[in-house]
Amino acid sequence: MSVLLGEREFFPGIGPIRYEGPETDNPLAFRYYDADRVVMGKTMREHFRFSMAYWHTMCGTGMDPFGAPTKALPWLSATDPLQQARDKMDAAFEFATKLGLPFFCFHDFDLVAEAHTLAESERRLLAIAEYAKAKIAASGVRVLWGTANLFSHPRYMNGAATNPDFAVVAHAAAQVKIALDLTIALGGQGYVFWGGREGYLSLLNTDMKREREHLARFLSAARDYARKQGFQGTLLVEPKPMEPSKHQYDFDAATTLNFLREFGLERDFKLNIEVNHATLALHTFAHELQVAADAGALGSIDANRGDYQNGWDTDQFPMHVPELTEAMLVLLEAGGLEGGGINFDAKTRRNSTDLADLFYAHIGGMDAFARALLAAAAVLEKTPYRKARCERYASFDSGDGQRFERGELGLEELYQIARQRGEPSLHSGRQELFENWVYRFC
Ligand code: XLS
Ligand code: NI
Ligand code: NI
Repeated sequence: MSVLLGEREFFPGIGPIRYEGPETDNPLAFRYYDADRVVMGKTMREHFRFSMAYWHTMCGTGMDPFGAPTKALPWLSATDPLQQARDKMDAAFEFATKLGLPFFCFHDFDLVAEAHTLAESERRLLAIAEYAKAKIAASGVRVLWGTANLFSHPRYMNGAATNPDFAVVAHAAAQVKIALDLTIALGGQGYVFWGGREGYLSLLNTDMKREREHLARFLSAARDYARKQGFQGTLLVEPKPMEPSKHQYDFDAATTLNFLREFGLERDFKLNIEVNHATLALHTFAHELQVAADAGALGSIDANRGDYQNGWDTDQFPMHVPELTEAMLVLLEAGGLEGGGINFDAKTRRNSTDLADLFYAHIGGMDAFARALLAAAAVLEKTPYRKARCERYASFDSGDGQRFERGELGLEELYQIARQRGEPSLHSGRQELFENWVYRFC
């Protein structure tokens, strides 16, 4: 392990986190996540491809709109930006290695602070990329996806790709080019577009049609550039309905798929589905996964949870096993994620100020997913869940129902059939029975 650590150890007293089983009382051990355990033909490691979110875990100081930072993160203490970036990266790799996280995700300026000019920012990013390459090679911890932060800087207050000012659109494009170069250089498996400010605060001052067209142009240009550089990874759009915009154009999975199809982008872009974004859009996490899976666009997952008593993006760690079990059912039936993984886009609470809290949070999240996987596998292997759902549609498997599915029946034929058959009988949906099949394992 020592080669993986920088000169300083940032989490002293915490060693590699190991699987100890459900009965352990050790708060720094896994109870359910057993990386090498095979479930339905794949190891847990392969099912999940867990990832750390650099922005929350390495950069989250606990600052919120009402108060100052609460967390003294020792890797942020250097004033020189490159020294700070190297310390932060040492801490990130120490953390991921100790937890056994195979991946991390980042925004460009999570890695190193943005400078006053684009050229100087790029120079900083190139410098930290060299440092990252060595860390990746030494540890085996890899990049799940990279992205560009197109929402924090004041220049993006009216949007990035959808900004009414071309100068800002071009600046955002330059940032994406550099972030794509960086992601490719670090061997990233994917690249994410989350358009937090691609939307509007007021429709009164907004030409929505033009802004959506600009977004499509922007994504096409990014796609063309990435492919020209030989990037074979997945390009992903991450839907979210609002916050920080009042209305975000990538509202939910269905809206985003419609957008991608409208502009001919559906072959290159898949979706990165986030739990708390689904619930903000008044959907369940499982619903969004199902919409994406049915479109062949289930790329990756940002794992977290909302607070269901209030309605904003609280990004808490995922701990609700029933919610995750419903998600894992969708995932298992879809055959898994297409190229992505499960990225903990989640933050410890503002008053969780111990460094160990970062470990507890990730351990809890990984264990919750592992329990959910085991539960979902049990539902599929031990209950009539899947068969019973198929049976609800049995009337379409033969005869007139089958002819309808094949498009062989028009409205007149359907009219005749209904007249002959008379009033349909009632068939129970048996929702409670389905719930019992699923929840008996969670
Ligand atoms: C914010 C988003 C963001 C993306 C990456 O709500 O989840 O963190 O995942 O830009
Ligand atoms: Ni989010
Ligand atoms: Ni996210």
